[in-house]
Amino acid sequence: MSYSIRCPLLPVSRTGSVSASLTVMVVFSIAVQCRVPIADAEPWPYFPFDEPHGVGNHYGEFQNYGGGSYYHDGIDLVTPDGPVATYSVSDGTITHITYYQPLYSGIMIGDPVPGGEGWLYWHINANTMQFDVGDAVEMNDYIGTTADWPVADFHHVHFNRVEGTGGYPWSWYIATDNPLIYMDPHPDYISPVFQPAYQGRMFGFVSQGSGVILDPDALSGTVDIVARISDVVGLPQWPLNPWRIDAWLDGATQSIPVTNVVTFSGVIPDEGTVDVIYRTGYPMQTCGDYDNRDFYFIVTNTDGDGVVEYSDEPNAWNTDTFTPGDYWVYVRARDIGGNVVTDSMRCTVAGSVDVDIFLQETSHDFGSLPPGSTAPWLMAIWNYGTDYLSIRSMTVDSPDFSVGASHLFVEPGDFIPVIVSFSPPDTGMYESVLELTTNDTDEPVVYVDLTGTGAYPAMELSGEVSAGALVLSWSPLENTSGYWIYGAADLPWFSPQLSPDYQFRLAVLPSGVLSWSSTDGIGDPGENWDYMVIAVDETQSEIGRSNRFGEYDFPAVIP
Ligand SMILES: [Ca+2]
Ligand SMILES: [Ca+2]
Ligand SMILES: [Ca+2]
Ligand SMILES: [Ca+2]
Repeated sequence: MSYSIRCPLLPVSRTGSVSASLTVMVVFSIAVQCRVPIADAEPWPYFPFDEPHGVGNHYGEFQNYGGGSYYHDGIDLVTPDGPVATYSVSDGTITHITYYQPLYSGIMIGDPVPGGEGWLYWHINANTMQFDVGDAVEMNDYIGTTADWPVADFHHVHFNRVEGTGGYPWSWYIATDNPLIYMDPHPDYISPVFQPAYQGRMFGFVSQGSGVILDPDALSGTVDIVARISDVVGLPQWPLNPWRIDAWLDGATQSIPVTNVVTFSGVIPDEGTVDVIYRTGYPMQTCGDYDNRDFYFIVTNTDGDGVVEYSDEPNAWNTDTFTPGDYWVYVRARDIGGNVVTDSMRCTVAGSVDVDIFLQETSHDFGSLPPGSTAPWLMAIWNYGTDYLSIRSMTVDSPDFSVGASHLFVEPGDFIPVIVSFSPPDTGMYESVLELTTNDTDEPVVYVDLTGTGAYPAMELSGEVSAGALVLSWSPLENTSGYWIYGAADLPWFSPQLSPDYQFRLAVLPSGVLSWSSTDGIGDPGENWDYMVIAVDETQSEIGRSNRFGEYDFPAVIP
């Protein structure tokens, strides 16, 4: 028998055919570090030059302060404590200066030719500028101090990677790349964040062209999918756009491969394309100003090259070419520091499906196992229908039980085994309920009762007189690294650990007093006490125990 294994969060090799009955259903969570390599490493323009500074607006970020929507074409390096001295990140020549006091003066430094490459420092207080056009500048030269920004403590340099336009001196520029990629170092300790986009569900679904909101449980026609994502770089008070977004879609028999929706690198797109990638209509309306930052990305508006173009807008998920049933949408967001986050949501293409879930057991007792250990149970989920059964969710309401998959598809007439596990933290009885939600219309929710007991296994203890002593023996347990003798008038009291053997010798002297033998460092045992042998593992945790025994259980007094 073969069946499909689907690993929901893994973007590659998601489908494989396996035949072993012990195959494990696994949910992969992505914790990947793939830091963007630093291109032509540049120091930071603030002191200290070799430490990162916070970003208040990112490259390609949606902005609208009331005069229309546009992309932010550089990075704003914000210093909330006030204006700061700014230094050149490169050797070069002053290729352009704008004087527009007090806030909008700026300096460009680069290769002094038409179309030369360089860097732009915007919002430098002109009264502090140190150079004139044509002056040579060296890396780390002080060039001026940032303007005193009157809003939101947003004192900053707007910093750009540029190509000069208009001949030389440059009269203007084009933004050629994301400057943060060049800054050395550029660590980032906070991952991008997904928020539910619409009515508590992770993504929003709208009709291509009309923008009408669609029911994700009954999709038809051409559909645009909207994800709400933000990120921060050093300054938690300023949400930004993530650097890169990818998306894909996975169904029982059809899928859309991993697609690069947008990468905010390279030449900044034409301003008119801002509402191709950012949704600007209500609801799920993007905003980006000092007071409100909320970014809704239309992840279907792409041809897969990561570059936003007007021609990307008509792209959508054409559900008319997909079989009715469940699909999972995945969206992955990255920042330049290498943090990667993926989120997902189930949706359904409208149409009737014939599925029928069958479980051989609707309750399972894991039996007895030692605290801290884990017992698996392979639960077979059958589909007696003629279409793919979708198990939309599998959850247990107790941390002592777990299920090895979050959702899956079951072929018609086939089954998939899912590992359900029990791990008692302590001795005692445990119970929980496994809840499955499905696309089986007459069994949309199925429950499986789970029970189990935490208990240490009993060891068989026997004694015989041999060579002048009582020799106690017991059955060794797997993974035992040693044994302890517990003994006290009222347990527990423990002795030092014995060697990893399963025998020890106990003499009962004619006086009636017990005496240990063949062990070191063990004190005199007490009379009329109870004793017990405890098996321990390498962490000295108990994994089994014998029945209690006392002095008067011994068959003989050794002369
Ligand atoms: Ca980040
Ligand atoms: Ca494109
Ligand atoms: Ca579209
Ligand atoms: Ca059914």
